[in-house]
Amino acid sequence: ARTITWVDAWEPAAGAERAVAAFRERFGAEPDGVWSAPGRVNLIGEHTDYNGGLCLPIDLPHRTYVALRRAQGEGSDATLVRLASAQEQGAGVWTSPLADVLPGRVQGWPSYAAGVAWALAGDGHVVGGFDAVVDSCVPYGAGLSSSAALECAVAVALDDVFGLGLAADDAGRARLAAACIRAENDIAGAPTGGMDQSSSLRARSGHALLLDCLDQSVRHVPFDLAAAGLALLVVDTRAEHALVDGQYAARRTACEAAAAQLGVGTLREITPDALPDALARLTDGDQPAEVTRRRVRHVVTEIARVQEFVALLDAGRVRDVGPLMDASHASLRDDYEVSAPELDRVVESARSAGALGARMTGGGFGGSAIALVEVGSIDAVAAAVARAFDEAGFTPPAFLVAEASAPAGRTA
Ligand code: GAF
Repeated sequence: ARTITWVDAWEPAAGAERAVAAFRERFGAEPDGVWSAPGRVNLIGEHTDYNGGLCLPIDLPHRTYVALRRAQGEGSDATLVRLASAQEQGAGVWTSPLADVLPGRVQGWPSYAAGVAWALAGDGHVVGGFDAVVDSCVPYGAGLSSSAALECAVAVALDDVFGLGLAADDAGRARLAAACIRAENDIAGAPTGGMDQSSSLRARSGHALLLDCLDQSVRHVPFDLAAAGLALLVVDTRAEHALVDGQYAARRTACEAAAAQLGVGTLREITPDALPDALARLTDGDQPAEVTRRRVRHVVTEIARVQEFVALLDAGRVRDVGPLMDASHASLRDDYEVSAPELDRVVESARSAGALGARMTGGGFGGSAIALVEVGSIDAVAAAVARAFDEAGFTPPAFLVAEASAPAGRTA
């Protein structure tokens, strides 16, 4: 039989211990504490966030851990940012004065971490230098928000050690999320929409986060799959996924251009009833703008699917959400064109093996897919997906089980 790779989440105490051990090794000292933040999977509402739409993520039990202390020393040393990753054995400590953390000046993963300090300072918070070591069990580049997990873990750490007090309530967490989004957009250079950071900071264990990206308001919707005898299987296709390449930005630009042509602030303003008329008005010279029409149709129908999904959850009908997941995937594949052969393969094989519904999750172009399955058939569905990948000659996928877990906070 084929071996199935499961990516287990670390127990928080174990994650904290790893981060502390790595901190001692790199800095020869004790950190002030350990903070952590989760990756996420989005249940539905994809590529809606930057359109002022709705999305519905849950936090994963998989987290990024940051052991951190305020910079020691005086004068210019007090403003030094020093970063290391436990995953880069033998690599040096990345070091920069905080004042040099600026758009276009930081490359690679340190941009996500240092960028948060830059964004908080830009908000007028007094943030100084710091030493930090990160370690993570969130699969990297898998569309599960490893970058948001890193930003949000650093955000709650800085909030704590510099006494900002923002993590104490949801309004403050929304401001931390906004800082993390600016770090990602302006320092890391990924033009993402904000769902991931909001989820990592503002979701709740046992709940899905209904996020309204028009005004950043949230509702915590009870989400207890186990009580319904169900589970959420996450499949990391290990197909390449990068948000800093041009495809994600191109989708966002197309939506913004369509909104401008339709004379609305965001596509959120186009209701499903008004969709046929709006589509008819999207033209390219005297030709119908076919591609743009499909992009807009995805966004408008996807926002409506989030509302239907939440209505089913509110009515205690989680078993009935499968067709909405399937329709979301079809729309992302055919209208928005952000799926990938590996994602389509997960969705088809999981459904054939009895999943109630399945769809890609996150930005797409690779990354991960989710399948809603009976608890008793997790292994059988995973085996069927692994077999389908093998038959297609794809790299073997990795599997996770998602339970709606806790947001960012102090761990030790
Ligand atoms: C990525 C982005 F980071 C999010 O902002 C969101 O747009 C998502 O893709 C698609 O729904 O995760």
